[in-house]
Amino acid sequence: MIKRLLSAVLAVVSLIIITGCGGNSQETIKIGVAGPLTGNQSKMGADVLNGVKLAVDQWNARGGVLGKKIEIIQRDDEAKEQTAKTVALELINANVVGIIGHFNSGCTLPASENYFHSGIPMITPSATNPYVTERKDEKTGQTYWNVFRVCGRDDVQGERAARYVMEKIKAQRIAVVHDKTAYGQGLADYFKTAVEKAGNSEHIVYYGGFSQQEKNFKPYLTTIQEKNPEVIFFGGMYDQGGLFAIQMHDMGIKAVLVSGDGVIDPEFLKTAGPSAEGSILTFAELLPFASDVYEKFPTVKKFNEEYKAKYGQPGPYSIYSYDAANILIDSIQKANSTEGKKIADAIRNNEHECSLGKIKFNEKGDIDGSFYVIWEVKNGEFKFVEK
Ligand code: ABU
Repeated sequence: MIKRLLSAVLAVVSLIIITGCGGNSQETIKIGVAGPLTGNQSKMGADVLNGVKLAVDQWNARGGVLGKKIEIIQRDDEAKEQTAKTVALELINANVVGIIGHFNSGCTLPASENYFHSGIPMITPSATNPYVTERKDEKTGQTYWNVFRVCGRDDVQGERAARYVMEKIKAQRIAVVHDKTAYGQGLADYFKTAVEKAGNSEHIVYYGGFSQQEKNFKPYLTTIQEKNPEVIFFGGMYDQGGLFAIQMHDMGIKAVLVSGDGVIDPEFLKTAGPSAEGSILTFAELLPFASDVYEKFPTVKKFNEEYKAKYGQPGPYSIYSYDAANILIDSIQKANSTEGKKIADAIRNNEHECSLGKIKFNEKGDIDGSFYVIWEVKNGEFKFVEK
């Protein structure tokens, strides 16, 4: 009888250990990372994943968090909205306690709904479309308390680019193109609205979009060329931006190419070569691979050295995903819990010491003090122009 009782107790104890019933059940603390790990934007997807890996390795070397090792569950959303919804469900089923991602605004917007309904906090390093943090849940009318971003917003970014184009380039004839995505079209529209507000709508001589798969821009550029613009604003990503710059150059179009954070990547320079010269781009002041900038900021320099030793040259958003991962893990520690609401409260209610400086979130989940500066491609490098 005693033997049977002992066996039963042992079986229950084993079950508790295996299934993890009774409190914080997982053997590791899992965090999800989602972005474009394959396809045309896989370089930026890898930048983000590597930033998270660096942060997690450092935490694990110090013993992990809440006495457990941290495990990364990575998923490829292929920069596609529908795949993003699918991988969001996979990450939720994998019991992640927080998400770093998604990379693209067009993926972050739909996936964040799934994370919201599952009570999982997410910090995107890079999704700049304003609606990521502005909208309310359609079913419940609640704000998305679980959504944060460490990057800026395209309403601010588009306005900054427009101000430079109007005040410094003093352009009277402006073409606006975009890739029809939440990011590309969103940014192009904010730029266009700011131009129209500052001057008048006659400045915009062309407005149009193409698919994210498009590689031949010459039909669009032929129409644009007839309008003789001084500036072409490109709302899209570095892969298409590089091809666009080459084809502008090939057709003898002298307009200044102006774009945003999706294009400011060494891959754009590599693809476009000399055709990139003179391009104007918006990004934060801390562009981690611009040596004249990061040398001035010891925490960025330290990040660069640690990242380079493992993964080579950081991309524009590597440091943002590194900081996002550190904020998430530190907030798990501060909350002393893996419960989503408690982690989100710790993210929102603390000021975070990061490589990019101090980060504090507002009620919406945006960083305080989002701003953009002007960069220019000079002699094959991104050079700071003005705040
Ligand atoms: N912010 C540029 C790339 C990511 C996105 O917002 O779609």
